[in-house]
Amino acid sequence: MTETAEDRIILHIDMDCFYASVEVRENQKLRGLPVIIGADPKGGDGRGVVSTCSYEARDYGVHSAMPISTAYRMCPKGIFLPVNFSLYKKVSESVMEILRKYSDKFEQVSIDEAYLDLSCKGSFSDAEKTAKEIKERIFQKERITCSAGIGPSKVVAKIASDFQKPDGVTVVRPEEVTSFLNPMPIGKIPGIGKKTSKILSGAGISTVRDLLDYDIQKLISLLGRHAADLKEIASGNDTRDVRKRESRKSIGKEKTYSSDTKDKDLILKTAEQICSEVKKAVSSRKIRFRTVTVKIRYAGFITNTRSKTLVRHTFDSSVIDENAKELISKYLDTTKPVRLIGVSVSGFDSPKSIQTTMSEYM
Ligand code: TTP
Ligand code: MG
Repeated sequence: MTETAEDRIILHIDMDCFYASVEVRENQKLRGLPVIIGADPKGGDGRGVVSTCSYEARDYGVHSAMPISTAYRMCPKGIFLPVNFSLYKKVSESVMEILRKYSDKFEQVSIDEAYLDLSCKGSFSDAEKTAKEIKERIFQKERITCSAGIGPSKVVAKIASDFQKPDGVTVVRPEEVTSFLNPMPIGKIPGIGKKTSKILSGAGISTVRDLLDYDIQKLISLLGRHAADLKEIASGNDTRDVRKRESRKSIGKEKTYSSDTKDKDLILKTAEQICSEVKKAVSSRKIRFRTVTVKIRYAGFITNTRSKTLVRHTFDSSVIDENAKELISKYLDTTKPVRLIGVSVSGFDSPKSIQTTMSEYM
């Protein structure tokens, strides 16, 4: 019998409050306390953002990407620590080393998560045993916990790993996918961020079931052409394979004008739109970058690229906007009609990510 997408058994592993867990492991006195990790925390007085925090701090409403000052207001008793990225990277590499041994089909997605194709185990119960063994080995070696999700596709495995955090194992067999996903709030579906959630809740859609029951034509008018893909993902139908990622290079996006333009305001506006998409891609991969590059192609395919390398690596995607606009304003030759604008970031220092350039005509 040939293997079909339904026959697959996919495991997703995601470390629990990763940076905070490593810090607590390093200093046991922090166990049970609200620990908040972020750049330049200055005891809560810093200007950075929260990278992550312990579950105790989450009870106060603190979360990733929140300004440190807000976190301090919510949780003044929090222990604010700076980011020790090289330590977390070392722990991440050691965890990935363990995972990699369990299947040829291994894909690291970010510093603390990876997929493994465990179809070779033959059954969901054997895959569950493997997941428990992996968790045990990670804990023995690194003294931190993770959560595991097992499902017939990547999206189901990913949602499952988040389902019983921390230290959980959730198995969703093919026949359980519908009952598992249907009651989920739509925000649990990868790809549905705050903006989409807001649009959907405005239309009375709050759970996966609401989304699947909603008329597809109406959904397209709400969300555009991605609506059909979103419905597929929300049903757990995800044929993406677990694959090795190439070593990281850049993440970028370009737009080609339907007719060439010299309008600087329009060009800066396009850059702003492109930046917001690059920002999304960078945030979802949880990677730090150091270089922002803009590409300006004039009529006749003459292409100029200009880059700015920051003093240090950053997660802060707002610097993409600032630097891209600055580079364009500085180097744009307004005497020549522009055909294409592109923005990318590179110089990553977190684990592997793919080179992605999404081109779109407008
Ligand atoms: P996540 O897996 O999203 O979060 P987490 O591991 O801290 O917590 P959870 O138990 O919910 O999985 O991200 C992994 C690490 O990536 C996180 O510990 C810190 C870093 N990170 C940032 O620096 N900034 C961010 O905005 C996010 C989301 C993560
Ligand atoms: Mg995590």
